[in-house]
Amino acid sequence: MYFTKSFIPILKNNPSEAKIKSHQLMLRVGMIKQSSSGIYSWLPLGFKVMKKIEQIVRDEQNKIGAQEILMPTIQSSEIWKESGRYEDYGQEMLRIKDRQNREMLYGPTNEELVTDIFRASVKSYKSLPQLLYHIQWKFRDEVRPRFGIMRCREFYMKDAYSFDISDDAAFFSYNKFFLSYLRTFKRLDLVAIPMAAETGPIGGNLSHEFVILAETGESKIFTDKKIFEVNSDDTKLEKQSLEELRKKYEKFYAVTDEKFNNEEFEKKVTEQDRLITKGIEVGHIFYFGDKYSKPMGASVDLTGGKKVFVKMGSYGVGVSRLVGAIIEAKYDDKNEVMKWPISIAPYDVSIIPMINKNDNTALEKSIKINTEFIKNNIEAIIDDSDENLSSKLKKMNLIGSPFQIIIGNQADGDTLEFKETGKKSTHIKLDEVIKIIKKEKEKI
Ligand code: 5CA
Repeated sequence: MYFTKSFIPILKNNPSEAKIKSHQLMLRVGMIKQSSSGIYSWLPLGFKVMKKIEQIVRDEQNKIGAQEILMPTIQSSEIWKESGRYEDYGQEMLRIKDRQNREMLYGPTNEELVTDIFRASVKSYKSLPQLLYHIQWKFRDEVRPRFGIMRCREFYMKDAYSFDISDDAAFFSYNKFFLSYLRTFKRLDLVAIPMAAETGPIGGNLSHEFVILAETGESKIFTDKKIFEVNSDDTKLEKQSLEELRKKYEKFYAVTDEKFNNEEFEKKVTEQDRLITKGIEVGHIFYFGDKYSKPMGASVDLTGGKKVFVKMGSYGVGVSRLVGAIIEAKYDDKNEVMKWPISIAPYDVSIIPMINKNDNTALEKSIKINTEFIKNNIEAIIDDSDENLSSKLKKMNLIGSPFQIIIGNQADGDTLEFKETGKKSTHIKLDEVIKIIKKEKEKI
């Protein structure tokens, strides 16, 4: 991609309305544009990152055997009246009337709709478990939308739902999602801690929030630092191994302020291991048994003719919020340097030629390098603008490709000035550059 042909509307300075660094960078570098309060358009750079995050989330859902569906954004109020949540949900729900004066709504979440889909087709215990998910826009009319896409009204969420025959079987499903979340956030190069959480309007009595540490986070968290040492790498996708993994985490005190109890904290955590900080909730999982299946009549037949209401859980990941959360974790706002994890970077590498009037040598060399990159599945952005080197570097530091190549106008030698974004340059040959980038990409 040539910078001059791209749609990356970069601002010279930080926009004054943005209070946290992810919102600043996203507006600054033209990843999003607000269309009305808490509602955003996603421009190419932001959309590219979000789609890559979505793909990792999807891949990890598929790996635990969840099946993807797509439910609509607009739902009928009928099913919400059946579950009893139509009134309870209050003003956060955007209610709409169609031309027949039917009450509709823009889905804030999908427990009812997925239960309706399930009950229409699944009749026997033999079809269980079922794990279904979709990735779709949601709308919640938040009282105070803020921090850009971190707490907005329209947001992109992966929500999954599990259907099982018993509590025991349902905990197995719950634990599969628990593991898939740890794997997902790891692939995004984030350290996410699972924390016991309140269930709020979703309901139920077992719930974990997945929180990443960030000074600007909205949730206050209290945790034992030893939780960071838990390793999930050899966890197998079987009942016992998953149970053990969850226990390993639950051994350590880790809660948000809703569940915080100082006496318990001081009793369970030694003074040097106590960490009180802030975090961003990037995922939330719930187990709520028959809270929806009972009022909505979602049951399966057992042998002998008995019926049982299915036991359900739901599992959310804030796909659009993750874009902001990753910036909060990775952006050095003092030096204005962003370095995206390569798994989701909009471009793998920025090629920065110094272009003088009447001399196209550096640009031509950039194009040749890019041809080699394309052959090797490496995606580059070439800054073909006629700005000076320092403003090009500033701009590319904000765009955040994990690697940069700088090409001077005496660009005739066979080594290149190559750097990891934010670090010092080295001079190496193109095939070595390709090797380094490919190796980094293989780690994904
Ligand atoms: N039905 C359940 C699980 S599928 C559910 O809706 N859970 S939730 O309310 O916790 O939302 C799931 C995730 O969506 C949250 O962890 C958060 O990352 C994201 N999210 C929730 N509200 C917003 C919002 N207003 N703006 C951006 N992301 C949000």
